[in-house]
Amino acid sequence: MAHDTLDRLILDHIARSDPEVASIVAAEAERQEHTIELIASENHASPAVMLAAGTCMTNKYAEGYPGRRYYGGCEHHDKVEQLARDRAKELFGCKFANVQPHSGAQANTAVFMSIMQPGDTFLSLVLKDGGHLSHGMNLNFSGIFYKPVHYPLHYDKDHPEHEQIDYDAVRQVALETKPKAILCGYSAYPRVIDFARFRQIADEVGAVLMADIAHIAGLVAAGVHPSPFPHAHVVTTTTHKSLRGPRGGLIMTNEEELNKLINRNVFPGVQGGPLMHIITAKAVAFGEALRPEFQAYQQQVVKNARALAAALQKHGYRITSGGTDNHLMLVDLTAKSDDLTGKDAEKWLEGAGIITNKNGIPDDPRPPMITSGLRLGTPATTTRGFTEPEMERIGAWIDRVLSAGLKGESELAAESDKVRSEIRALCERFPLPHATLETA
Ligand code: DSN
Repeated sequence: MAHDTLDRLILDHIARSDPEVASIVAAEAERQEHTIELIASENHASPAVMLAAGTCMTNKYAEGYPGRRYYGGCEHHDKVEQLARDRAKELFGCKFANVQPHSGAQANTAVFMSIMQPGDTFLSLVLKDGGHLSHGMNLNFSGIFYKPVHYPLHYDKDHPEHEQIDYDAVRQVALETKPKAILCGYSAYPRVIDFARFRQIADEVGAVLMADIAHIAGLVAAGVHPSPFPHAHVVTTTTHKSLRGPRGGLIMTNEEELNKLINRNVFPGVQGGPLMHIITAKAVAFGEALRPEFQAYQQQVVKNARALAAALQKHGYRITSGGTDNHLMLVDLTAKSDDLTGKDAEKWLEGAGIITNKNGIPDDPRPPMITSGLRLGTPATTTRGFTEPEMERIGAWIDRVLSAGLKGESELAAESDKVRSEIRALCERFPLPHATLETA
């Protein structure tokens, strides 16, 4: 077994029992290894996180909470859940943590049930401006059972904060609508969030302040973005984005009574048995995030985002709001060509080995399945060790592919072939963590 990689070992083992599934996973491993991952909400979890999620901890029902379970045999599950909670509290500097939500949307559901009654009004940023579907989209629980009112961004090219949160407008809408809750924290917002300002507004109208930091959790944990504590009454996040843990959710608060309600609304409110293997992997991820290397990683994530934004600006693309303070940026493709859509750009780039997602830009005239923009983020590429020079190269590759695509199909095919092989060579110099770990 010596010198085999961990990836190979696991896949060989799965193949002995199920070659069909093993070959699908092997193809995905190959795709991740040889493409550049720029989806802002994705990352490459460490081998320890991935392996923890694959342990025998999956075999147990542990409905309830540590010390108060509905099943026997939970001794070790109690310990790991308590450890995950304690590490989350230390990481984010808060008093209470619930590590059971299966996802960010389920964390948000449990919090909505804890801070509002059905039919209550809340404020949030609309999905098309960078919000999240669980912040009031009409087809989501949040828009079906509650009454969302959305606050606007600044839309004024001459304003220094064009396309950024308009805090005066947030206050105005809050005064007019007297919401039960105000949500901040977004899926496609490249600037720093002023949590203290949001709290002032929430206090003025007697609303609960809820911060959904799913995208920036890793930055917050590392002190690279200001913390929502002590300002927010309640904070939700996913654990798999910039935080680089397993796929899941997390809820935190400093308020004892609110914490009791949240615990009840996670279980039995919206969930049954917790995913104990994932909670085990969350404990590992939070432990990793408490180490000094994690801070250096997050600092590089932000530097890389700035470098990529600058490279794209140099090639004639517009970055909405004029730049980025965090791990992501929104690229306005129409600055390059009115004919360029997010849908085409995503498809063309994927063909060349650059994985992105189309995204609406503020005030986008195109529908969500077409869009005028791309959302790009740097957590995953930074995990594989890319720094500013690689970001310059990625900016140039993006421009080569999109410029060729605008010329025509044969130009696109030829350029994509060249770019794909250059990317493959670069990726081989920066292997992913799980693909390099050797078994002893
Ligand atoms: N779908 C996630 C994202 O890509 O931002 C948010 O949940």
